[in-house]
Amino acid sequence: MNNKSEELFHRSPQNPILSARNWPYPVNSVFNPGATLLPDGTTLLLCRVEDRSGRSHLCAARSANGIDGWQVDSKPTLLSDPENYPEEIWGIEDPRITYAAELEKYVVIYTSYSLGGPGVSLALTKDFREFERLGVVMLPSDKDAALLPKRIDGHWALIHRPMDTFGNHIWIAYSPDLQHWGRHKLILKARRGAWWDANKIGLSPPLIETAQGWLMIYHGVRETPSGSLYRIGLALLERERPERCLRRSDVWAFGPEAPYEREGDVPNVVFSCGYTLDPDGKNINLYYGCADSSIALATANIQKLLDWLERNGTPPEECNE
Ligand code: M1P
Repeated sequence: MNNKSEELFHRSPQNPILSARNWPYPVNSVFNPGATLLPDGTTLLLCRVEDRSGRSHLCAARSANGIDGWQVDSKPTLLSDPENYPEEIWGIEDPRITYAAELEKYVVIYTSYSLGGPGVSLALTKDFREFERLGVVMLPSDKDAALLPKRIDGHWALIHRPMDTFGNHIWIAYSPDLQHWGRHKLILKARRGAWWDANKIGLSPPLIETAQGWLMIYHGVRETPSGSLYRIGLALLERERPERCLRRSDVWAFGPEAPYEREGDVPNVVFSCGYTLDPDGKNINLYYGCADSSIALATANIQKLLDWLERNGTPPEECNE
């Protein structure tokens, strides 16, 4: 068994690649960005920015190589709009971006922080300058959601993480139109007891399509007397029936080790909402928030992730024990 994160994910020597120091206006912290490649190859990060009131908004940063030379929008790209969308009263957070070829639009799923707690909201954009909001798609308390890039059996599919006293598990829902959601199914349970992913798990970035199935990067939260430890593990979901888990990692694949992941506003957190793929689709560039304070990059080979999951994973019948 191997739990050395360095062997799977390689941190950029330039980490952290973005922090509050790079922002053109005063902010407290920048973290948990959604990510996508624009048609000209530019990497776009839609960053969660926490202002000095404690509320968050989203701001785009663009780079030709995805590592440095970031051009950050001079003002917030997507601000909460509580007058028209009261569910956004305490800000918007943690965007996940999916390009839906059928719509020729990017679908941004984000947490809207409402009086009733965090819920899941959806907005569409073609250019990350103008956004069309569809409002709340999953009621509070729910978060950590992302859309699959294409319909499964005629329906859009949304992975999300409702929260309740029985635990924080990962679910899937289906919709004919991105607005009406049903056919809810629990797909991955938080384990219990001493496990690295006990009691609370959540989807990290959107799913990655592979020949073997949908590769899911998810986070597990271990509660300790000194606070929470946010680590990342892997699972594999069936291609045509993503509600069916094929394999789930028994150990975490990536965890807070570097000083910028260990220290910050919320220590010991690595939290990913987005990635890009290299042109040949073999390597993933995983963007992640560090200690709720900055943004870093780690790269990995997708086949190596799948091989590692095969060696370090639990088979389907035990996935949800
Ligand atoms: O502080 C760590 C993370 O906590 C929350 O994640 P989750 O609800 O999945 O535990 C989020 O607020 C996230 O933004 C934050 O990084």
